Amino acid sequence: MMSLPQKIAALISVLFFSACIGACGADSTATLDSSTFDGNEESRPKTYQDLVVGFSQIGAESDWRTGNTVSILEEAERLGVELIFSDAQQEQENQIKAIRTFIAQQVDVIGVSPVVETGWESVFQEAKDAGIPIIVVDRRAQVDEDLYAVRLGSDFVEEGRRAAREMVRLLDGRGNIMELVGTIDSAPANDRYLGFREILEDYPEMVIIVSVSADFTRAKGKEVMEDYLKEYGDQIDGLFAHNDDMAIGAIQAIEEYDLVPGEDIKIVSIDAIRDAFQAMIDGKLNVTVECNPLLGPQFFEVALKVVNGEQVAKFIPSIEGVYYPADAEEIIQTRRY
Ligand code: GYE
Repeated sequence: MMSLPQKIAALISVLFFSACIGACGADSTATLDSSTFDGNEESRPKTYQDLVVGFSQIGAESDWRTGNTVSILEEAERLGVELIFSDAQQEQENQIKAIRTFIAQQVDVIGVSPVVETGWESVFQEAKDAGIPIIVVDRRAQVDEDLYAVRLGSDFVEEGRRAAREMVRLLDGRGNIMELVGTIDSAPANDRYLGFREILEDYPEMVIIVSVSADFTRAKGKEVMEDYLKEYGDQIDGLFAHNDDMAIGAIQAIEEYDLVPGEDIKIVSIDAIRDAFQAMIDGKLNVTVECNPLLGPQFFEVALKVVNGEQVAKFIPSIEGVYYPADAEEIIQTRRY
């Protein structure tokens, strides 16, 4: 079986190949519906095969992100959309450059998952001035609503609230909590932080004793947890990690410190990746709150609508659940990321 990175590499090469076929003269009029086409090429609604889409992805920081990338690449291939995919390796600067390149290439629509919330006004305005709609996928950008067509993704504040309710239940309303925060200034880190605290306001004996970023990665989750265990080891009752990858890194550190993850330290995290289900089966993770990365189908559907001038809602929320160890064995079979 291909690993996810291998699958991504294979998909990207297929996409570049099909982009060439598209650009090298496939007959795009073959898909026209003659009953609605009035002969004027301009007024003909576009089909998926006509679409040229630029997508600026954040990077590959987590299994969530890899699942999101695969979903977008697979759907582009399935629909025959010409996709120009760019990986920013976690740098906003690279995303801005990619968007400027898409504008120069005169793509029909741009998708972007903004690594951080702020600093997008100018480049979004440039796309608007060029008449190219932007679809914000997953993470929010803090800009005027006129600067993008639609955002699709999760309600991260609600995810933070859900995680907090689970932590209250696990600790019986009282205990010391350590929080592993996602990428600083990213929408999911900001919102999960707020949503978690909103619920804890009613529980004065639930105290967050450490709140520190581990950048949404497994490696940093482990490293940061090691550091704080040295200082607070026996005092930590609960760990809230803004994503499963950081929780999984932290679990390794907790085991190496000779505490039992899931028992000595109750752990709640977000995403619901396959490895989180395995950690629940192994008794090391107590709850995972779902955040759905499989946004490819929704993204291209909305992209086509936007390009054809159809009305779409400004925010299209994902539908998500919360998962527990008791169901993990059954559900892990069905997980796609
Ligand atoms: O939770 C995390 C990823 O933006 C919702 O980014 C996404 C977050 C997700 O790195 O694992």
